[in-house]
Amino acid sequence: MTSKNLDFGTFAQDVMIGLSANPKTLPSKYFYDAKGDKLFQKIMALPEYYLTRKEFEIFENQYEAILEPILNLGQSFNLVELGAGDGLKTKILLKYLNQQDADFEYFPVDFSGSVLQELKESLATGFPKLKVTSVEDTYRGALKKRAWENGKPNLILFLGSNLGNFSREEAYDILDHLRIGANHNDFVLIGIDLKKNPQIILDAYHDPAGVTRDFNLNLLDRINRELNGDIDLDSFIHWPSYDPVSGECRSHLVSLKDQTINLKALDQSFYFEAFEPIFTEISKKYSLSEIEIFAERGGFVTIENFTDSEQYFADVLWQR
Ligand code: AVI
Repeated sequence: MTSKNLDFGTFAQDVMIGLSANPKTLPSKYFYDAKGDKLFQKIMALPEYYLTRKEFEIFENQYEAILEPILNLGQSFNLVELGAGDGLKTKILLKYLNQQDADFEYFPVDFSGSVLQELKESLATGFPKLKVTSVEDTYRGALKKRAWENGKPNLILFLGSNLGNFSREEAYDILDHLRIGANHNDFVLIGIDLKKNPQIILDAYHDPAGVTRDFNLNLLDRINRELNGDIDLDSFIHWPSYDPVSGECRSHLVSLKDQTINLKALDQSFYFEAFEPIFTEISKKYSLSEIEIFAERGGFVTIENFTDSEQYFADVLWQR
């Protein structure tokens, strides 16, 4: 079986399971095909989507302090990045590490092969001497296999509020994988979106330009393209909501009418009642005190919490 067939199998299987469930659901990791990657790039540039800008601000202003603990070890190390994306923020760190003549290897991990390919190409231009080994895998898969294991200390980056795309229980599971995947004394830097005025959060997932709507609807478009579906995208509406108690921003696609969709590649049909939702994504926000509990339960010691000037976002540096 080729890897393409394998991917097809996984996507098809997850769509089958998700659309057969009650309530219906589709995993958010499938947002990120070539079209979804481009839409996410557009989201990151939206005025309402403050997350990327705020984390960028933290990196631009505090890169020396962020890297001080790993550089103080005075030895060769691995820089591992879970969910590397376009690596824009990481390039700030890479630039400083180069200036410091640091001896390290960069291991970007991403579920999207196309994203890794683009990142590798841009690094070859901007950082021609950098040792890069890309890892195409899920976070948990990569943390289990540890392609970077070479006896050197690790600084593991998990930026961009990617942890927020998991429920609290799943996040604990990822942290367990992180603890097991990290060696004693390794560092972990996690980017987390903080609880704040609920309107600011909701606006970030409901932009008037409709880019986030298109990003969400791309799940259905992808089903049409890859599973030969006949879904009318105009018959679904993008519906995000934010609960300030749980800190969960949840995105749904709501069917605007009674309808049956057919997925020819699976030889399956799925019925939707009018206004029946498909749950597509969780983007969870935390307070700094909740993050501290996370660190303790996860078996990490907090070295420092780096935040932006408005305390919208935090990059927390932990040590195992
Ligand atoms: C990748 N992830 C952290 C983004 C988020 O904010 O949850 C994905 C996203 N979904 C809608 N807008 C952005």
